[in-house]
Amino acid sequence: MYLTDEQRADFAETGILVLADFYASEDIAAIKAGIHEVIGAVMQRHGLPDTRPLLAPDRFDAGYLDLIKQNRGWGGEIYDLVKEIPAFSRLISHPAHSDLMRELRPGSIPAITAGGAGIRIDNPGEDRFRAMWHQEYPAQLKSPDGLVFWSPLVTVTEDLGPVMVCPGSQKLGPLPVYTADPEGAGRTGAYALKLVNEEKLLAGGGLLAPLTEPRDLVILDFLVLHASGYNRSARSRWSMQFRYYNLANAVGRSHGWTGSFAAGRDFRTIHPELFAETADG
Ligand SMILES: O=C(O)CCC(=O)C(=O)O
Ligand SMILES: [Fe+2]
Repeated sequence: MYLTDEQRADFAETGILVLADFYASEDIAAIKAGIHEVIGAVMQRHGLPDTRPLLAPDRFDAGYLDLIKQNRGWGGEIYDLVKEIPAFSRLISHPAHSDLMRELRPGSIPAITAGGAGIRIDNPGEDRFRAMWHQEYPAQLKSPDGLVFWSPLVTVTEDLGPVMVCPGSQKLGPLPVYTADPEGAGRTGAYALKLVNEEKLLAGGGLLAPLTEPRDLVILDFLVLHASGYNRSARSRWSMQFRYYNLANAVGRSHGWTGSFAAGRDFRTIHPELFAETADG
């Protein structure tokens, strides 16, 4: 068992659980080494001289900010490639995640959401790539009782913009969304879904924004409301996220555990009742 009764009760109440120092240092170090290699490979592809310092835990991403200053598109190449780091796949499928899911969701049959894993790189001031307030379910589908596993690769301080969570909001069940692009940044797919009556939903609830360290694990309920923070620091906020869903869930079974945008499917075809035309439903 990984969790105490108190932790399980706390998760049921709030929809979020923070496990400090959960992962082994070498598992996280291997992912950082992979990122360092990806950045080097992209530099080489674009003919940039590699003058980076030797790999160290707090400077695994050296060169990255200079690279995106030259060409923001090269940052997109890195974003796509870091998902494919073998050490990241090993972490995603570590048996601990199935065990945690069985403890938090007794009777569940854990499965991994294909296309639901990635490493976010939230750059200073780049608000248009922030995740707006959302529940994971419409963005992923599969089953409504899934879990997001989130873990930072850098120390998340206040100015780095910790993920914000509205504790207890998972009890509201799946909530309707509409499409919005507040920054005019060309948001599409899951990135363009905004909650109907967002302000009302968030009013009154004390928000949580846990400050975390590499090796810490944050678990989020697929239905708890959460959003990206605002990175006002001078460095990129690197964080890993992947999702598990439950093959034993009746709603998932009813739609064949269909995936959402990552599976090329618009969630509205499965849950038309969760889509509204306007901000106030
Ligand atoms: O890291 C973030 O800013 C957002 C994370 C998120 O929405 C998720 O992991 O599901
Ligand atoms: Fe999310």
